[in-house]
Amino acid sequence: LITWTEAPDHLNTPPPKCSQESPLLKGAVNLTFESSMKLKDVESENKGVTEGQYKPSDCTARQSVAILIPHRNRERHLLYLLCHLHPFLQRQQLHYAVYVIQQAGDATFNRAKLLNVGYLEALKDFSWECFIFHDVDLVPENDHNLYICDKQPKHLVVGRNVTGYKLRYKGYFGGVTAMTKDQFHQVNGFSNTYWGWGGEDDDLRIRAELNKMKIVRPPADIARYTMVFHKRDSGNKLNKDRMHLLGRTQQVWRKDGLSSCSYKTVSVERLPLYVNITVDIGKPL
Ligand code: UD2
Ligand code: MN
Repeated sequence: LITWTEAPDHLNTPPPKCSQESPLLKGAVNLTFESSMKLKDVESENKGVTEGQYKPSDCTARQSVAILIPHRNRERHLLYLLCHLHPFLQRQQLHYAVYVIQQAGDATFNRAKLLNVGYLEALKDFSWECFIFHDVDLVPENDHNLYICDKQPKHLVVGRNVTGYKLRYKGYFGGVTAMTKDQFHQVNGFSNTYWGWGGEDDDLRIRAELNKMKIVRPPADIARYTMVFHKRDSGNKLNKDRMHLLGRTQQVWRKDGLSSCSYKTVSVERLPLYVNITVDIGKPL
């Protein structure tokens, strides 16, 4: 009779690398958004996720990815996204974590600055290789749209249901984008100065171009999203300054961005399905 007192050696070595294409992918799916959906149900359907984080158990993920979601007062959209995104990312066999960055207070919304905060805070937990900057209201329809980073910044939203699945314009870089830790650092992140709706995504594209990067996109039949219907939020009025700001990106990008992002962390809650970071990012000057 042999009694093991310690785990045998082979259980301590990491599992083999996950295959190039996950065997779990389903392709295009029909998304449903049940108004009766509850956070508790989404939690119990995602038992493998702890404190917003997941790792495949039988293979070693090919990339580690932090999903950053800027948020304020869109709880229903957040629930729908969590419900679809967690299983989606697990089918892609990624090591991932979901961070929701909540803007405290009622000053004008600043999506870009929240995403800078998310990047800086997530890196305190783990040295994530890849970052996905993700609107709360966009749900991916096809799991072949891989949430991993490339040699170049990647724009994952070619089409949305609300725009007939057509690319809005050539340089469009909004909605959901993927950049490696190093790419985002190299462009000094987003600008912190875009308060209200619009322009911040184009500013990031300009930063990438100024750094000789070239934006890539997955094929149009895969990079498809459903945007949950919404009106413009009251705290996110059109940014009338955006054209002016876009004209000075080339002059300011080295000093306006990650390097100058000042904020006060109000709280960090490690909830079952996401890390909830509430932050005071100030208000427009
Ligand atoms: C577009 C872009 C978005 C951004 C925005 C201009 C697409 C698909 N998306 O979104 O990436 O460039 O234009 O700023 O083209 N949010 C809140 N609470 C608020 C306001 C905004 O949580 O009160 C967050 C939320 O994650 C939302 C995102 O900011 O999805 C963008 O705001 P939006 O959805 O109102 O703007 P939209 O759809 O025109
Ligand atoms: Mn939207």
